[in-house]
Amino acid sequence: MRPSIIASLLIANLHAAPLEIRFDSPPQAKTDAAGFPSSNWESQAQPVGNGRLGAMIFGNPLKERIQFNESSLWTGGANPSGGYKLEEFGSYQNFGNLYLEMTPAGKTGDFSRSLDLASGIHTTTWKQDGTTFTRQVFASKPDEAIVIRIQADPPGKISGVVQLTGAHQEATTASTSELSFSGSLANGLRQAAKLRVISDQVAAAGDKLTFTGSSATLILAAATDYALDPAKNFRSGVDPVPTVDHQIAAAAAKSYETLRQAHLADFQKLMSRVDLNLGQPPADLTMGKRLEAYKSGTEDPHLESLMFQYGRYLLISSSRGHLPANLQGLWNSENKPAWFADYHTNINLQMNYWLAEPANLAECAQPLFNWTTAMIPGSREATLKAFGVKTPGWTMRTSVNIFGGNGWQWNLPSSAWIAQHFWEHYAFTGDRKFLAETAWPVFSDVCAYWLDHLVEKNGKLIVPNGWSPEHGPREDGVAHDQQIVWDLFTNTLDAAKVLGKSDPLVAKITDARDKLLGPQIGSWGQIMEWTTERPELEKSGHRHTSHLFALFPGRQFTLHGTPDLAKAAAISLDARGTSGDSRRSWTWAWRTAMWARLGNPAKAAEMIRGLLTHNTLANLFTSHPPFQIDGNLGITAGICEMLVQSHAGEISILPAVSPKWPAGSVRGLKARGGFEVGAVWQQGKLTSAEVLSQLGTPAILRIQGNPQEITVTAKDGRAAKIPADNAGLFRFPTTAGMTYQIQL
Ligand code: FUC
Repeated sequence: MRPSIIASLLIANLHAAPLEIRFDSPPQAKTDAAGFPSSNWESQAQPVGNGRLGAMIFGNPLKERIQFNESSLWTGGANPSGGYKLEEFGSYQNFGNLYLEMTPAGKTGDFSRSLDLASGIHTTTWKQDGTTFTRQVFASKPDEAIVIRIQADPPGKISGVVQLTGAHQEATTASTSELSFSGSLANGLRQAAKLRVISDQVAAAGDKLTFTGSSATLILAAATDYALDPAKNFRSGVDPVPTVDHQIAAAAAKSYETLRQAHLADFQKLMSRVDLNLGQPPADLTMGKRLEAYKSGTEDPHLESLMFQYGRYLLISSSRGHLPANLQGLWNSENKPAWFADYHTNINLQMNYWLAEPANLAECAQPLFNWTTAMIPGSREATLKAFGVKTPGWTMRTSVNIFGGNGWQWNLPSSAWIAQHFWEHYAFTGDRKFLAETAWPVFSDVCAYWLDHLVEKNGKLIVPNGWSPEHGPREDGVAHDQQIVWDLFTNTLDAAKVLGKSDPLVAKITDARDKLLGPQIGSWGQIMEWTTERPELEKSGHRHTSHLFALFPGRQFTLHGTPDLAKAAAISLDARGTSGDSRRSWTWAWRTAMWARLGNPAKAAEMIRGLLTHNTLANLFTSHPPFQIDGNLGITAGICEMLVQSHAGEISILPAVSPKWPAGSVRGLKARGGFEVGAVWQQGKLTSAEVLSQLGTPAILRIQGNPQEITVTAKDGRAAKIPADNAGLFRFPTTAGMTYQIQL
């Protein structure tokens, strides 16, 4: 059988594997006095989101609670004095809750609650008195609303009572078919929410609504008057009350089916771009039992593919066109969440966006670029205050809010690290306009900061008084800082080449990069984290692996280009271990990507298992503790690195496929240079691959197993046998828009 036929068979066979997170019992949660779920929000409820509005659905049949958020509901402000004072730095807020009581009460059975990642729809079903009830919830971007639909089979009477409560003591008012509240926070930010209930009969009862009908549709809108614009002082000037009025009126004028179809078309356009098929799920799909079995050692490759797609699902749901994903994406049930649910610049924010480009969600990175650009004036002010009024450029502290406010602890290389994402966006998409207009101003400003800030010591340029994040002392020449500055300079020089820039800045950066103190290998073969060896810290199991930035997400260390540094990086990574502080939401994800870059699939697989075993909650949210979304978003990026890499000037296909995934296929992953890559493997060995060239860039491929020769067949039928070059790479020209089949 020809490999291309195997590919289509495998894909057809595995494509149907459901992407559901399903439970067959109601949420395991305490209840409040009225009987609604009041605990275990982070592990029992399931998320939907449209990138701005989010909801957590408990899936309790008769007494349902749907907690909701809007990503700009923040206290605090510009925080000119820095630091973490709640009143000044502020915190991301809960918006409110929707309580839905189905009447009459009675005995229920045949229960299921399930989040379908393919459609972005949460479904709760149960049986009561011979009738099957179905309640579906989704967050619509086209209609800017959370939509809830209740139906019965056989069709019959549905009735219930609905309550809407704000999280800031707002008074809820009821009209004939609507509940609404509005208010403002101490910083002047205004918020409003409105719910419309559509059923045969709807009536107000105090501050609640009752409804009865053959079906019911509930539409919820929420907004603030925030604007991601420092020139407007971060306020839109638009009252959110008419905003939600308008959103509700517009959505309510459409049929439920129209709303659902619009949601599906919008959501699936992004979600369906990538398939990862690792086999069928076990017969019993129920997540509780699956996760338990997995944690006790059972292999479940489909669960790992579900985790991969969950990261894509969560980024689509929390990062579209508004603010970027914060520490919890946009889902938060508290007004004093852990770490203020802010933007942490020493790993967490960046990790949230590692998947965006390779997992084919480039547009979901736009909020990160918008936020960064809008945070510059506030961050520049903080930079001048800390480093002197003559300081060029800007950087950030470790924690940043949505008003340009910088909070806890200076993190000198933060802006250079974020600048990497601007480069990567270009590297994957080839968007020159973005590179010239959006990325270059960031590169030149941040480079200006570093050219001014670096100091010369023994003929080398070093970062003074830096930090290996949250580990060891502050001192000169810390590996993490040196590597990030190298990355910034390298990306900027590459960008200058693309844009044909020859300004004096380019010459200065070229000289400075040559003089930067480079990576040092220490006495036990490790990458030195500081210029002084501190084995007790380097081997302490600390969660951060900051000294290996150059391996991932950087590209200073590569397996084939700098084998000695790669070997030392493996020694350092191994020395961190996998216990104690190394067990955090995000640690496993980072290490998955690093082991993949080191070409060690067994270790990468061990990291995925570690995350699902030690830091994953029942609903598959990753936990630091508490719930922190970086692990969810990061593991998707880590799995991308196991399947396709493109950081070293070549596209490496299946560089570290997990030994736990004997057969599988992947479609739609992106590679730098504007490629979409697919691959099929059996018994762990690549059987065929497919490369779509979007930009017509020449292809340079490294193929798993290092074959001597491959056959490349273009979609137009032209075929060529291509031998490996001396470095084991396959090179061929491509035409934009053409797909190439690779046969071994
Ligand atoms: C960084 C990490 C912590 C945590 C926090 C939100 O400071 O060191 O582990 O993830 O961010």
